[in-house]
Amino acid sequence: MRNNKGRKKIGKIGVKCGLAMISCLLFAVPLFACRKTPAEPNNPELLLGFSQIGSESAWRVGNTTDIEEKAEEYGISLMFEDANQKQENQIAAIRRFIAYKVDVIAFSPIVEEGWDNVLTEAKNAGIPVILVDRDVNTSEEGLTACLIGADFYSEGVKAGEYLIRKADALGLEQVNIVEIAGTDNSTPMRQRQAGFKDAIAGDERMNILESIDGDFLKSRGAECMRTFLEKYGDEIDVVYSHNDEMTLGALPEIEKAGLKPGEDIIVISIDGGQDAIDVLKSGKINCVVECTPKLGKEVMETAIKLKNGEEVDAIIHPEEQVFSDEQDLTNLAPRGY
Ligand code: GYE
Repeated sequence: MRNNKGRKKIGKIGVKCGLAMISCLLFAVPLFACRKTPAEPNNPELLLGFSQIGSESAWRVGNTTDIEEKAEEYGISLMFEDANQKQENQIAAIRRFIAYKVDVIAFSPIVEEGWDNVLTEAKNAGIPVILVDRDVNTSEEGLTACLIGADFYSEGVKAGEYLIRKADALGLEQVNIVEIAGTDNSTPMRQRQAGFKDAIAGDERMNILESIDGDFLKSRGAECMRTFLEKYGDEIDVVYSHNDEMTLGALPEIEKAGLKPGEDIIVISIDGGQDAIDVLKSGKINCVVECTPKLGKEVMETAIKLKNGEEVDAIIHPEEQVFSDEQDLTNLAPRGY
């Protein structure tokens, strides 16, 4: 009985609200029709929830800008959430996307592990998930539709191959390397490390002294470099850093120790943002392996296909190059990130 009464009441309130809303709408629509509220989806056709890692690097900021611009270009409504470098924030964001019933979810997983539950929830809700930039390691197959991101292993190989060429050119007999690694357990960290190691494995001159987690941050890059310099001093021949931010943090530390980056120590970086390219041109960085943050176009096109129930490629890697002191870079176009 109580339930029935309750329901009736709600019913009445519902009707009243309905009438009030209709009259409100009649007057309000002409006023609001031409305004866009940023939090509201602007295209009912496709709503994309995107969870970004944070803003730890120029790469990440460039990636966010590109995703936002391309969503606008393709007329896709974007629900954007910044996780501030925390996995739990990404999980909460994905749950909000599910509750909001977005059409497609895209996200850049900060680390590879720990996604089973939330991805199963997305699958059960029938919402396809695009991995952007980084990969996940799940116990079950098929929780995500595809991965759009760089081939980090091949970036590591390119860095190693450059080093071999450089060591040949300088006639080095022993090459002591320190590695400033990206966020522990993240895909770029794992694969940039593996690709580099494999590329130099057959060369007996190469010796990795130590690798430290620099979390892709400039401040951590500086800290790692200080630690390396205190421990190994001028034994260090090479710094291999997994991103530009950490490299830019490490350079002043090398100089403070009275050494010349680019001459006394070979510096190899990854990403290829404008700041690092400018430093490469000045001679303090020797090589920058490109990793493009411009993944927005592929993300939007894939989201549209998924919404329409079409097949998508399981992996999409962008094309990437290497910039180094072996080339004339004077006419290199602005990088845009
Ligand atoms: O290299 C780094 C960023 O996942 C490829 O994350 C990305 C990396 C990029 O913060 O700068």
